[in-house]
Amino acid sequence: MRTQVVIIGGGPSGLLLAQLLHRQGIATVVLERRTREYVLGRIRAGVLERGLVALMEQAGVGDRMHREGLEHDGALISYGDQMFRIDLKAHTGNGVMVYGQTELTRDLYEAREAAGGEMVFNVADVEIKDADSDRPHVTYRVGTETHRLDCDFIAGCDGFHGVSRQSIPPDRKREYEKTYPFGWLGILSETPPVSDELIYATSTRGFALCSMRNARLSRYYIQCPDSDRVEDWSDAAFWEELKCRIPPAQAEALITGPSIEKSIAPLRSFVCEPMQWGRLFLCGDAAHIVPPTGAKGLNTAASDVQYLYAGLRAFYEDGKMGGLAAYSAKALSRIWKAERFSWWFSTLMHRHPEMSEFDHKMQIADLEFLRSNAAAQKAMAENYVGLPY
Ligand code: FAS
Ligand code: PHB
Repeated sequence: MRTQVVIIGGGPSGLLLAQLLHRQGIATVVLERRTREYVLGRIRAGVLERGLVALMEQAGVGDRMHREGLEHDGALISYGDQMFRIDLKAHTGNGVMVYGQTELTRDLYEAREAAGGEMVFNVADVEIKDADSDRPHVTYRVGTETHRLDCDFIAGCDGFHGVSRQSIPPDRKREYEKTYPFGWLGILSETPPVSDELIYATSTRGFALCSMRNARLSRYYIQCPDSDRVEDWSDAAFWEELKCRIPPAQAEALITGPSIEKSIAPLRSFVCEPMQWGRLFLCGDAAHIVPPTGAKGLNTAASDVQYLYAGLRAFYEDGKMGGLAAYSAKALSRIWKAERFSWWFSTLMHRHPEMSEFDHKMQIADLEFLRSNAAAQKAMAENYVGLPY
């Protein structure tokens, strides 16, 4: 069987790329290791930059996002009993859209199905062959049957644990990594959010985040040791710890309830360079990971998709490889800025045992400076709403 672009991975990166290419008449096949239900069961990102909102509109799947998403013009930062607001709109002219990755992925699945786009679920043993030639192909197994897909290009959208990055020879890539000695324990609860805007909180007990999905669905996180397991945390223990980390007024107002999802996400910074090998292009978590503090994971996947889509479209329109040749450098330039912002915001807001008293003093001084300085707040706001593509 042959197609123009094989997309490995049916998460947001793969689905958004497939949808954009489809609207240009470019044929794709999406290969997904799991089931549709499993992919939609993962609770992940919650904040969309303006660039991703525009891409969803361009892909023709922005209607429900605009109906059900929440436009936020600011975000709150608290430390101890202090809390201040970053006025994103005043500083940048833009806000962010609060709309869960789960819903965004659902919208993309529904568009793919409506378009009759080819998606193969439960694939196994995906192998990338001859990526460094002009006749690449992919083999994969479904059940007991092995299939071959010949193509022009391969988009590796298969996340951090996928096969694509591993298919680049070790001597053709360089990987950069920083791990953090803590994770995020997250809860989804059918309770009204404690605040109209997100609260990024830090205290001597560690980081917490008060987020949401809509007026009836809240998403909360607390920093936890990287050795913790989700079964170590009862709902009651989670709520009590969260209350200790947010300002008293919000702790008092917090409406708790049973968790409908509870999970721990590890924190890591990671980048693979380059993001291309021959006709294989890495996109999203397959190429880079950020700690979720700055809400950049899904949003850097989106800018990768935009750059790769533009390069592929130029190739199929006029046969030029220039856009594809420039893809990796262009994507990495924006990714490293997002890595820096995510590392900076994570270092500012998390506490851990290896930190010295001096480190804590630096955190407080940084927070005081951010609270009191318009230029510092503008810099934060520019990064948070999303740097230009
Ligand atoms: P994804 O990992 O979402 O999708 C990759 C897909 O490829 C998966 O469906 C997988 O099943 C499939 N796949 C893997 N190997 C394959 C193979 N060999 N063959 C076929 N298919 C294969 N970002 C934020 O901004 N905020 C957050 O709060 C946040 N929380 C997160 C929590 C967790 C636990 C994780 C892992 C990530 C979180 N992220 C968050 C980042 C997340 O949102 C990613 O940036 C986003 O999912 C990236 O999308 P994709 O690149 O499509 O990768
Ligand atoms: C979320 O709502 O899941 C969320 C929001 C902002 C972040 C991280 C996660 O920075």
